[in-house]
Amino acid sequence: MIRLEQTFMNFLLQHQERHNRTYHFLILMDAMISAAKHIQYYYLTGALKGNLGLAGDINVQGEDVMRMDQIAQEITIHYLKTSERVIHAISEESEEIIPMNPDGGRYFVYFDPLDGSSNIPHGLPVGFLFGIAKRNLEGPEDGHLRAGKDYIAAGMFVIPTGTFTLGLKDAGTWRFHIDETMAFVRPTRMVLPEDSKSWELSFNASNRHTYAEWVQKWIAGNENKYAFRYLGALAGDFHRILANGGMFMYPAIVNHPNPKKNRPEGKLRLMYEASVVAFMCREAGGTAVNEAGVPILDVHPEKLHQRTALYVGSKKLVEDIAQVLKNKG
Ligand code: AHM
Ligand code: MG
Repeated sequence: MIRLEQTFMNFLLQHQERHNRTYHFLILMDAMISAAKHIQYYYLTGALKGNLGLAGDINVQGEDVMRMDQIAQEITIHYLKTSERVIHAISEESEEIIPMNPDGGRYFVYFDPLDGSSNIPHGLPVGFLFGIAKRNLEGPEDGHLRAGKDYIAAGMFVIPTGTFTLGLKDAGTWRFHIDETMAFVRPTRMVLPEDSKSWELSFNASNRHTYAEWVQKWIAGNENKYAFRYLGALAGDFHRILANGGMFMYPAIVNHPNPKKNRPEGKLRLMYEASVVAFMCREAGGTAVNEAGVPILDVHPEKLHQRTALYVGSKKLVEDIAQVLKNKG
């Protein structure tokens, strides 16, 4: 017997119908899926076609742009524009807002088309992360810099692994797998496990002595309780945490021996990295905070490419470290 599965599109159509929603979100999600499939294809063949190297440019964050960053950006912009549902988008790869459809559009999209750059030359997992907020339909538009709690959905594709995880506002976080026909199938609801047996800690250990003292102390007191895993691409690391529980963290760097290398604001970007995983985590029963112990989803961005420290995962663990962060000790 062949096992045939429910597709993502079927799942979403039913979801929209059940909640009496419009078709606009379906059109937008169809565009995201098309973009992800194309990025997946270019990434899979990237080594053979010479697409896994540098592009020769520097991006808005002052970092080297990889050829794949450009390809993924071009693909995503194309599909978002042709969906005609996006007012404008904010991408890690563009310094400015990307205007799309200011009159007819309904959504703001915040995305990082290929996150986890250090994995690109090796063809190892990277992420395509996105958050979606809706235009204010009742009154005058209140701006495009939305806090994560105002997103209606947030998701990530792990590329080229072929998994897609989507958090839907008040409707859970769901995981899909790519099949032989490149369809995302088999909706599986993700709920962070209560049992700490499978929990993992995920952070860049080489930064450990640059964290605030109280964070270092917390790690020392907790590290032997959990397995340690770190891939270096947020989508992949968070993918594990969603299934196994525990915590991913990218704390502020405040004690670097070379003070120029401190990152008191953190490294990850609020709108298209931290808020995206925080949203999925909330819908899976977890939580996320910043360096002040404040919920990530409550933070209103003040600028497009704002950075933040991030602690995300199982409620008990994140709430525990949030106390330490609030009390600075
Ligand atoms: P990028 O946007 O330059 O790829 O950086 C974001 C990535 C995340 O995916 C990952 O969690 C983190 O940076 C890894 O950073 P580090 O190499 O400092 O551990
Ligand atoms: Mg990124």
